Amino acid sequence: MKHKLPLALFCLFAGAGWTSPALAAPAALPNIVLIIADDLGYGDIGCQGAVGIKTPNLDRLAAQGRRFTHGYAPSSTCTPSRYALLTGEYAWRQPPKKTSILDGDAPLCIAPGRLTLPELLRRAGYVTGLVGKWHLGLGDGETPVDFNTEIKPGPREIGFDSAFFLPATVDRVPTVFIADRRVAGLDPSDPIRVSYRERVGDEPTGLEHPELLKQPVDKQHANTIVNGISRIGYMSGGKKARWVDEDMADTITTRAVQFLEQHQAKPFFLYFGTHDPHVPRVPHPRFQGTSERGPRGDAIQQLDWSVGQVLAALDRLKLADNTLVIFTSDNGPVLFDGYSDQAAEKNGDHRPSGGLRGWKYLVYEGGTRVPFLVRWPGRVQAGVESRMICLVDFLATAAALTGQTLPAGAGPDSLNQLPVLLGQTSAPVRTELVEHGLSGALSLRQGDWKYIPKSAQKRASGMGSGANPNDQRWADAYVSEECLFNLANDPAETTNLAAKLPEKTAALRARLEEIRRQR
Ligand code: NG6
Ligand code: CA
Repeated sequence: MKHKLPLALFCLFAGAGWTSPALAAPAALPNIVLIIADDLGYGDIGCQGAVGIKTPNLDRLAAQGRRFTHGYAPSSTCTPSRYALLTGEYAWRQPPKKTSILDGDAPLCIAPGRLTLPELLRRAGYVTGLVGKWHLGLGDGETPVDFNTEIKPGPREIGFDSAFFLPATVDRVPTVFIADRRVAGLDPSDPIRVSYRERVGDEPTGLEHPELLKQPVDKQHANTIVNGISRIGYMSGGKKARWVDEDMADTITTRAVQFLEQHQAKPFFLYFGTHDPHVPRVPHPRFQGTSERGPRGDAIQQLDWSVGQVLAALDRLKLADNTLVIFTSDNGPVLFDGYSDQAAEKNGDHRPSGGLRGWKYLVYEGGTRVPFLVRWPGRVQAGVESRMICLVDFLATAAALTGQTLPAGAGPDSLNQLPVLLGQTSAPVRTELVEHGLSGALSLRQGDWKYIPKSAQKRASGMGSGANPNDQRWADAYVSEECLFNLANDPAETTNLAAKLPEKTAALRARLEEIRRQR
């Protein structure tokens, strides 16, 4: 189905600098499918060096599209990354409590009335849908969220026409899907109660009954047991509505495909947030043992299957040519994250961060540089792209794509990457990027330079009391001295040049402070 092209976009396609004859024809307003994985690292996909994990669908997508080798999540954890993606504002500009990793009963962190990516696309005539991971809070914060009634504000109030989602993370209660504003499949005679402060109900916990668990856990993940897996937080009730972890990929993938099938008449925007490969990693039995890396590798192969299903649906519906597909991740990888699932033990030679330094939670490159694949046949030239792009850029890019001007104050940190995507410029659009980690840590990338302030990261606050000093996550978590790296010849951030280049260091220190104060 072709959609009407706004005049501004037509001019852009027809305008000067648009030299490739194959691309010269006026394009239609494309459908947009954004697939965002959870905790997938730069090196976790085949075409970026994965070892013992096969991702044929992602590799094909990469070959057909443009593979960004410097694509970034704005933060190295989920909530702030997704906040920035949807609003075009770095999450750390908001009060830390509001946009840090949210619990399942936390209030919506996007202020009502703020322009979001789905709302912007709606204004351009798109039908917008969310399927999968949300993790941006629910309710107004004035009264506690009641999972037994209409749950709002949530995704439906910030621009999604339909939503089928898990409220927070797979390791947090409530372990139920929400369809629009109601818990899916809830039996009213078995109401849900949720608490992150005190025990509710009388169901066993992981702490008291480790023998009931599919995987051993640390203390933070040892509250209510659901489906043989204990979670962060307590819940009771809602028995019929609870998800079965092994079936989740099938459930959300089916919903994603249904959304595509149902919305061919208008341009559509599908935001598909997979729960894979976040902990607990409990893939469907047909994926168990299929990789050489234990459950984490199996979960990545399951994720690859989900992507393959979505791509196959686009082909089947003859939508592939007119659909912009973006695949990325919300933050870098992590091996042990509370559940003993053999991820570290079976990691072998695989490098989840692809040789970059650090992991999820950190402000080194491994925390934020993620897989970033973009396919739009005939519009985005296939190949490898080394210019910087960040999830925070989607808002301004979508505005340009749909011929809209962002209102004053909207998307303050978002840059229009359309010229880079369409090959209309050889210059980078983004030359600077603030990377954000746990506990408000910030670092600055400027060109090839990377600056990290002293003590940018305090040791693992709240991140697993079992923090073993040999655990690579925490060995790297504390930045004891101010760092300056040159990523051009030291991509793994190994040689600190701060003492050798004090002026450069001071300039970047001042610049980070300046950006921090800007609005
Ligand atoms: C942390 C959890 C971790 C994970 C993370 C969120 C502990 C010790 N760890 O607080 O398991 O759930 O939050 O991950 O509680 S994210 O990808 O959604 O940001
Ligand atoms: Ca994540």
